[in-house]
Amino acid sequence: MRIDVFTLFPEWFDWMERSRPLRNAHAAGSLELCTFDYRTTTPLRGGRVDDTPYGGGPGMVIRVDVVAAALEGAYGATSRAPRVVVLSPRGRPFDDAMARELAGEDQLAILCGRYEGFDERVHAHLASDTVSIGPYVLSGGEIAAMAIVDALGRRLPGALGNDASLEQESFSPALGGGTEHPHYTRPPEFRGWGVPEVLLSGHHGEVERWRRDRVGSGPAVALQPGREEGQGDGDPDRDPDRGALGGDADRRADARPDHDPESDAG
Ligand code: 6GU
Repeated sequence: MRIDVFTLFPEWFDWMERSRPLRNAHAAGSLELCTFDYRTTTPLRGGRVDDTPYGGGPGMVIRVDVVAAALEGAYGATSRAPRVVVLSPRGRPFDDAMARELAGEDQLAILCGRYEGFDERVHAHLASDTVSIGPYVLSGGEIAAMAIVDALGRRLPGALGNDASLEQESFSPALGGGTEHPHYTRPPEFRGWGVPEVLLSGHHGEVERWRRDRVGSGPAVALQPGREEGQGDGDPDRDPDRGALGGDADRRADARPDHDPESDAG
């Protein structure tokens, strides 16, 4: 697929083309990432792209004529533009189902805004979708666009070393939309932190059952210490919900000089 990103900061996307899954997808011919700078096609003098909001108020608004000129520059005045996703915290929440849907498009335009965002007529008349990556405000759409390009690009043929990685990963239909089981690798013991015996047993059936039992419905553990569960004694088999986040949370807790690891053991 081809993804066209419209932005005031095209060079920010250079590193994405060097990131492994996207480079693989590009090498396999399944991804082409292009950037377009609103300033190149703006009809306004001095490379201007924004204006003050009608009715007053803080901040600047990206003009609808600037966005229309950018789309025309890329796709021509008459030819049909591809699906146009505009990024905004007001948009539909981006999730794995949307990633799968958008990754099925041949071509996609992603519009990044800055300042207070776009003139509403961009959403109403130039966009097919308005998308948000979560309930918080970013300074602009570029980081959101990078998250979306990554989530789409890694789904394209050739992006991952092993396409099976996609089938069983978190949020996939194969896991009923749940999160994947925890992973372990060598060493079998580190600082007294062990690995569930069953994973070392070589018993594939038992391993499968252990993994199935640990498909989760959300993050592995709460991020804050002092939670009810997942604060055990470091034996992961007695603490089935511990995952990578559990390790981090515990490391932070243990690093606190006043922390008594016994006091909040679940
Ligand atoms: Cl898509 N844009 C901005 N500016 N902030 C956001 C966002 C998008 N998604 C969440 N916050």
